[in-house]
Amino acid sequence: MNNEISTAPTIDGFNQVINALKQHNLFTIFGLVGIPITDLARQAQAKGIRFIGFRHEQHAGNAAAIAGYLTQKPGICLTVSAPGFLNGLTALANATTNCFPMILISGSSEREIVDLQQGDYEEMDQLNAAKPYAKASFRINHIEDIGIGFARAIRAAVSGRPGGVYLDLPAKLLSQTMDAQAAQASLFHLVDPVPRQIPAPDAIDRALALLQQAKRPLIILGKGAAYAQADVAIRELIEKSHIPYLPMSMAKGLLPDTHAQSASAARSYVLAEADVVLLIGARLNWLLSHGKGKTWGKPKQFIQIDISPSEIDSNVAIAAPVIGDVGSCVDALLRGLKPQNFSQSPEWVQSINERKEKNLSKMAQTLTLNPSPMNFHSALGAIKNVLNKRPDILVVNEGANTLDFARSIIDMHQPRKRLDSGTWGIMGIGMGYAIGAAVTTGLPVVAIEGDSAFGFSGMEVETICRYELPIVVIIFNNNGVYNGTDVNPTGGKDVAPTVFVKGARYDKMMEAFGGIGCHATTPQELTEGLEKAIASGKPTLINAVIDEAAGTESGRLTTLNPKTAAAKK
Ligand code: ADP
Ligand code: TPW
Repeated sequence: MNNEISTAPTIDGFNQVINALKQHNLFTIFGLVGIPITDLARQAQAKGIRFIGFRHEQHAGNAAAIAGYLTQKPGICLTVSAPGFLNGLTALANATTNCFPMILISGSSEREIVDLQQGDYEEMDQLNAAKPYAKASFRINHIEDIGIGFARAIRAAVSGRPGGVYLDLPAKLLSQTMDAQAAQASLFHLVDPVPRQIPAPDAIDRALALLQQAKRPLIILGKGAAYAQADVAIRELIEKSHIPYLPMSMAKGLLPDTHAQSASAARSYVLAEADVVLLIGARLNWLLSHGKGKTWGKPKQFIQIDISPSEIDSNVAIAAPVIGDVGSCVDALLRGLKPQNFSQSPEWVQSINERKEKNLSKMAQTLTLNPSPMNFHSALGAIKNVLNKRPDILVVNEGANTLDFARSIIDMHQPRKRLDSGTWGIMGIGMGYAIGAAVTTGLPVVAIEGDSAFGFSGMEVETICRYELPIVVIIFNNNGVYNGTDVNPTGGKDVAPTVFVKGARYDKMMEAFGGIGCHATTPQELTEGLEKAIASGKPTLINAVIDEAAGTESGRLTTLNPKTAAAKK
């Protein structure tokens, strides 16, 4: 038996976790404290990690997810066991669905008690609960394994198709101790955590051959392209090939929306008429009508650039798959590009431009109308004019009509400035994304929110005020979900399922925590309120009063709503 007592200083699990985060340059935690992680948050702050405390874990998770999207490093969310973990799990699942890298770290209770279901405080088999919704899930049982555990979690989150990773830290782990030197040695630098994935040369040749023979080619940019930060190469590919392009919602601004080759204002026409479509980091999911049906009109062939091989043929047959990271794939295409061999017909570009001009001038006219009360267009017209002068500002956007109209009306001029409901069309990302974006970039954020959408994360205005973040929340207040005009057909006291309190003053919520409230009933008041808020950098909430009859049910998703879909038939 070895009776030697080590005189070396020891380190506990709390501090080894903190050292692991710092080792990988992860200096921000978004979270909410309680047993067993309160002291982890406290000590992390003491050791130089920024801890941003939320009022609900889902929003901390959303902040971490968007931080991951913006930085290509996993955003970190820290939660307590069972209920806190489950609140964060929605955000983890949303991150995985959207291909954003994040790590949800959760404290958990005693394994022995959980496994025998003996009723521990906040008992739950969290590791298995997380598995279906995460890209990967890990548990660290021994302090010696914290280095390896973090290495695995980080690699899983950022390599290949990014996603959400769950990391389970049992309470017992945090109180374990080990020799400090050995602990330091067990942490290591990750070599090449996001390896380039170079496309095969024959895949590039196949793609170029197809692109060259296209008469009516189209490029679609998705948020995978925006995430990849290959902005210069993507712009070069589009400009050298002269092919019209469509940005998906969060890819807006990858090239400025005012770019001559943007086909956004002729979207239905190009989707229906194109003969060859090059998808760059965009899935053929519901947001692209699954690549088939009336939207897609004429038969067409697809080239798809994606990092995930199993994405190919998910909805329709892909003629030319190109597997690799967007940067490497676009570089390879550029090397082989011979624009002189292209067959794009001049009529294609001309007819797109004609439609664009017609639609843009129609939209410009609509935006100058000044109805009272405001409608979505007049309010968004005012916001558009202010934001055009500040292309650096990040825009968060959710709602139904508020989302659909803002997407098409507000131009984006720089990459990764538009953050929205994404792949799920989820409500509730608003304040989490706004806080995550403001904390990560230090830049102002304007969140354009439906009144229902805002409600999902509204309490986080306190968080915004507490950290004095330069966030302006604009609420499109039309008294309900979609609109505020539904009536209860029974004549009973309860209002209809879509209706809220009429004339609510959301601006008072911000004032309650020391921020600035603003009540806007005209485009001019909205303009002045927004300009003042941006100039001050102070947390501001603008309650924009919108005609309660202005919104349509489900916004533009009428074909997915069984009620309106049936009426259309
Ligand atoms: P959108 O909603 O904008 O259409 P999606 O989220 O549907 O975009 O698609 C993003 C796609 O981008 C995913 O299939 C994902 O695998 C892919 N992707 C993410 N990062 C990269 C990358 N660095 N290189 C290549 N593909 C990527
Ligand atoms: C987590 C369903 C889609 S859009 C929406 C809901 C509730 C709100 C629309 O009203 P809002 O916007 O925000 O006032 P507007 O512009 O039309 O007036 N729960 C979740 N996600 C979704 N998508 C829903 C419910 C939904």
